[in-house]
Amino acid sequence: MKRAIITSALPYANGEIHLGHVASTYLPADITTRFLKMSGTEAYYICASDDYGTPILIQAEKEKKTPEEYVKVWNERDYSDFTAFGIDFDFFYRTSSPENVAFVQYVFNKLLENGHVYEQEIIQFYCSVDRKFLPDRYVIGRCPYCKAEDQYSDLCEKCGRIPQEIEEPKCAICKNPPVKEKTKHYFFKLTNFVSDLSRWLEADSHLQKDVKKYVQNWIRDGLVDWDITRDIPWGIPIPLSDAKGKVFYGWFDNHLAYISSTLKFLEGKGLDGKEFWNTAEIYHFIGKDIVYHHYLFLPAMRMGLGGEFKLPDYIPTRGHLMLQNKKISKSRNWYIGLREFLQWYPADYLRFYLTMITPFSQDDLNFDWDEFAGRINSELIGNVGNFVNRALGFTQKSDGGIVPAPDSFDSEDLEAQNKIRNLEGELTPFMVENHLDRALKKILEFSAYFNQYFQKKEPWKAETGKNNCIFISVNAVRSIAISLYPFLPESSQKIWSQLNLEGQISQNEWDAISKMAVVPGHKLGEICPLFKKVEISDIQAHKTKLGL
Ligand code: B3M
Ligand code: ZN
Repeated sequence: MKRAIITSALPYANGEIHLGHVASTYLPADITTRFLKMSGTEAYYICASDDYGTPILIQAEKEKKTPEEYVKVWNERDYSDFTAFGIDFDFFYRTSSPENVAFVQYVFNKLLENGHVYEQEIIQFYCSVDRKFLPDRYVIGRCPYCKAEDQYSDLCEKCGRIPQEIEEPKCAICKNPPVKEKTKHYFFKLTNFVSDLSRWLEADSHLQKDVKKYVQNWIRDGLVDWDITRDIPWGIPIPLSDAKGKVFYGWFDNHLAYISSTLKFLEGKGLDGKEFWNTAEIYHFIGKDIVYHHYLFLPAMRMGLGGEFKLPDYIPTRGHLMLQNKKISKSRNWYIGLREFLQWYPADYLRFYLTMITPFSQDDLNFDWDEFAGRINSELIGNVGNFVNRALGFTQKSDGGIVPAPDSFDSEDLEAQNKIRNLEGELTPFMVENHLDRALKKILEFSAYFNQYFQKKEPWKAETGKNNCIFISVNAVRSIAISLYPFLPESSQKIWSQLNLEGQISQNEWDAISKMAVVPGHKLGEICPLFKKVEISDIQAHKTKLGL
């Protein structure tokens, strides 16, 4: 049996999941995993909360919690929001797990042993009031490029650049100017991997061509070794006796939790985790802002281990979601929380809309309330919901819900039958290549075709051809239910129940899509409309809430 491990970027344990998170990463990964499972792959979807880092420490201090307490709250909250959205992780763990701590320290020691880590003294900001070294977000000041005030020392959110040295630095905690002190840090020798990384990127692979291109440009411009140390009290301790009080930078440990969480999960199932990892196809779903980390740091660190864990086969990378054409920003309150959205609309509405607008590319996407209402009402409800309800409802009314035996097919019936037989073959390449939006659009085309077929056949006139029309249409509904499952798991289960077919929708094999498996004499279940229309007055209220 084929094997696959699917991960999506680990959410920081310091804030609620919003629509921007799910569009490019969690949803495509979930759809892909469901598809792989149906296609006979032993696939597992693994994720974890990203618990370390300076912003989390600052936030915990502000809320007078220990960082452990603080991240536990977000870990649980994130998991429950994802679950409500139908994101079906096989395992959701945390970067602060004992397994990850041990694994990260093991990896560090191995890299050290293999000559990929060195020590170096550096100059760092130190706050003599708080008696702390101040990394990254602990220092705020003026951006040397665009002169924006109150920017972090490691990122100007105004112009997007990484300041070489921030102007008029201040301690983020007490606002006093810090002093410069010497400290000893550990560096990962990214420069040892220039040729291996280049070879990996050049090889024929499933990695996106456009992403590879610009990563290759970064390599051409020259890589620099990477400071993997932080002098803060929240992180994985560096396991050396002369590194007391020092921890790893979050980007050193977080992606290692892909592996450590997978091993923990598989070993819990009695499997050999490492053997599974190394014989599986590895997928890491990410957003385009973390390409550097996933196309350079991550593979280089795995290479540095000497091939103990295989490199990713797929790193599906997608663009950012905008909200009403403006960049999502939590601090400016320009976002929609996932939990809030799900109080208004079913998860499948959002899954449908986001999949439709999210191509497999790095182009940015845009959430627009009017477009959301339009697509749900006309495409999901007007097309799919309408056909399913019409075909099943009619069978209920005219034949007491019993699927009639067909007569000999005319040319339209034959064409319709061929549509069913070809559907799986048309969808599969899109699914395999991660063009999930195109696959979903194909299903809509299929459904639109059957709306027309049903209309043309006029089975209500009860002349010859009625039985064929019902028989073929009910089978088309079954094809829709199965093919929609990875995208809209709840709705497809509802269709499945109305069809009154055996088992759960999730137990179907992908190639069942193109079988005509509803037989004459089969009795349907209870029929009712699948969806409720999105009201324009509600949309107006959502827009008003955003100040539109
Ligand atoms: N926690 C979130 C981000 O930068 C970050 C991802 C880690 S993936 C190993 O999108
Ligand atoms: Zn201070």
